[in-house]
Order: sequence, then structure tokens, then C-alpha cells
Amino acid sequence: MSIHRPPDDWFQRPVGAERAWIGLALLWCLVLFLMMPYWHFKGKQNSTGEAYAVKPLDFADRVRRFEEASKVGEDRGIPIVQPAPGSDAYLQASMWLFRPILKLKKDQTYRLHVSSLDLQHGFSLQPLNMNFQILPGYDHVLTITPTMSGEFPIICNEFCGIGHHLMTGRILVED
Ligand SMILES: [Cu+2]
Repeated sequence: MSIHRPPDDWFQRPVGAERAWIGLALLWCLVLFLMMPYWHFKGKQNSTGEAYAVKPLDFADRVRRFEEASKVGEDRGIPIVQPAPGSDAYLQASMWLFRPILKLKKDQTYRLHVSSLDLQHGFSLQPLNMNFQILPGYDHVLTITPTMSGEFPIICNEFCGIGHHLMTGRILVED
């Protein structure tokens, strides 16, 4: 420990391998920095940026109405809902479940509204690894067009409490 200031000539310019590594690290920082705007325009899984303010209870209300209007089944108490192609679909996140289970048609486009009733959750679509934040107070609209049929689990990837590891949902896509 020292209470004296270092000598004025303490700095020595990096040379040789040290200089090369600093240069490489800086270059890589710039590449990653430029990837952000690049991916914003060229990435195929960006959100539309379309979002609206919504009160959590109002959103829950819309989800209930959506479920009642297009329900086609039920699995362990969670409704299975099949919206008309091209229409609005709703997904509600809350501690610690997603509802409803969505049944979509391949190659059809939907406007998927996602929001949370309580705190921040994560929407991670598997196995495609698409990720979005789900925030209470925001109705976030994702324009989605499934290109594969099958069953796609949704997992919450934002730690949200004691039941977080159990928080899963599903999107079913049929031909
Ligand atoms: Cu969670």
C-alpha cells in the first residue's frame, strides 16, 4: 500500500505480444459493437418494436376473452386455443405459468400479444432459441409466422421466484 503518488514516468507503452493482444481485443469490441445495429436490421428474430401500455388486469381480461372465443381443448387445466390465421393471439405470463396453449397453423401469420400480470418474465421459444422480455404493463406485439410444424415449448428464462423452473408453456404448430 502506498500513500505516495507513483513516479511521473510510471506508464510504459505496451510492446510486442501485449500490444498485439490489446489491439485484437479492441478490434473484437468494435466487431461486437457493430453487430448490434447489423443484427437489428438483418436478424430474423427481432421484435417489431410494437408495444402498447396495458394494465395487467385489462390484459388478463383480453386473454380470457381470447380463450373463450377460440378454445379447442384443455390440457391439465390450461386451455388450448386456436386463433384464426392472420388474427391476434394472446399469451399471458404470470407466476408461474404461461397460458393459454396456442395452436397455430404452419405458414400463417399471427399477431402475438405477450404480457405479464405480475413481474418480469422471459419468453424463450425452444428449440429455436428465440428470446423476448415479458414485462407487466406492456402489451408487446410479435408478428410470428411458424415455418415448421411440431410442438414448441416456451420456457421462462428470467428468474422470477420459487416456481421459476416450473414455468413452461407450449405452442403447437400443425400443417
Ligand atoms: Cu421465470
